Amino acid sequence: MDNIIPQPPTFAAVARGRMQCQVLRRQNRRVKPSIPKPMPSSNHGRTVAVVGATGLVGRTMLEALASRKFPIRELLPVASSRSKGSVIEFKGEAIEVIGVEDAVERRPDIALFSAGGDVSKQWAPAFKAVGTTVIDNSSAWRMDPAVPLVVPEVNADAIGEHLIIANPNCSTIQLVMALKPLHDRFLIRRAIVSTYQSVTGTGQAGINQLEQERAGAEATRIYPHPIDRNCIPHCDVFLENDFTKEEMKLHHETKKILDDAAVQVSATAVRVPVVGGHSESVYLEMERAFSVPDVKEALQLMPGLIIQDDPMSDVYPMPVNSHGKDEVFVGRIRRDLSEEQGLHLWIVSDNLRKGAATNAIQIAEHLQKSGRFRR
Ligand code: 2RA
Repeated sequence: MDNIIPQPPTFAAVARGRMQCQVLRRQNRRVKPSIPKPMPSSNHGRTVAVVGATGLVGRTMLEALASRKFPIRELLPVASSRSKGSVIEFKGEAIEVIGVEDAVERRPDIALFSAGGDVSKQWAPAFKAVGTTVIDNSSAWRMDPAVPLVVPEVNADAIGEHLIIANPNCSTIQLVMALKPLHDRFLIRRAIVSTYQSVTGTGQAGINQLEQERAGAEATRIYPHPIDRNCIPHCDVFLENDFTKEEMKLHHETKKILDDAAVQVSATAVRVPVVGGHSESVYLEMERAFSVPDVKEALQLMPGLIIQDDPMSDVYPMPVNSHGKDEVFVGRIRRDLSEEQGLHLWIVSDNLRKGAATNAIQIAEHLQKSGRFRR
């Protein structure tokens, strides 16, 4: 069990360290581009487009493609016209960023999207039309009944022959990773979730606001209030039912993935001054009787889930320990004091890795293993 208490990294170190695949802007080029340079070839390698390659999630996708050794024959980094022509570094190669029309013409095997819902709505069908499998990290397709919403450890079977596959929201992915084995064994009837969401969930602009406030500089605000030394119970916009869009994503997506009829989900989503790693306090009520050791056994058997639960030794999941990791961490596992069927959990994961990039690449890995590209 991990009992090391690491020193929290500085904001700048986290932002720097996260990005091995740096974007080297045209005006500050340090690597000579070779346009577009084929990656070292592999017989089974795929042509992979990353749409939104210069954003925080896009850069993490490049990092995860490299660290997970996804077999790539050719990488096509794609970005808006503002970033077109800039250069990214991937596995030591300099590759020029291209526009989305050019990427469609290249008919890649896979297009990983993280460029916002509007771009996904407009361009995913164009890739689909040329036979590309789209794995979309935006919310554009998630609740479309014709599009599978996939966490591979939970519901890889839903992928089938679909050419557009949706990646769930970051806070949903880590939640369903812990809920799935418990639902299978004890039937969850109700989940009440409180999130503690990192500023990286709102991209580089969120990191910038926190860094500027902490440095005492005038901050460019993307949140309606200061985020440093604060918690803001407001992620994304408020809806007519007084929940936020982020809270309703947790509600709808969890039900779609796990069990629409049986599982009820309510959430409060809170932005906290943490750089990297979302945390969730989760209260569950189950239909079937359970013991805490049985719960731990079910969680232990779930691939990609790691139990860190030795509170007497100060061991529990924390966002500082989740940076750059592909797993979901769960701890503080205990029965409720007032409800025999009630259980509490604390769930943490790197929202840019398993919460976005890693999950998308695991879907690509599943496609690769299932032989889709040999057909
Ligand atoms: C957030 N859910 O953390 C977003 C990121 N997908 O705000």
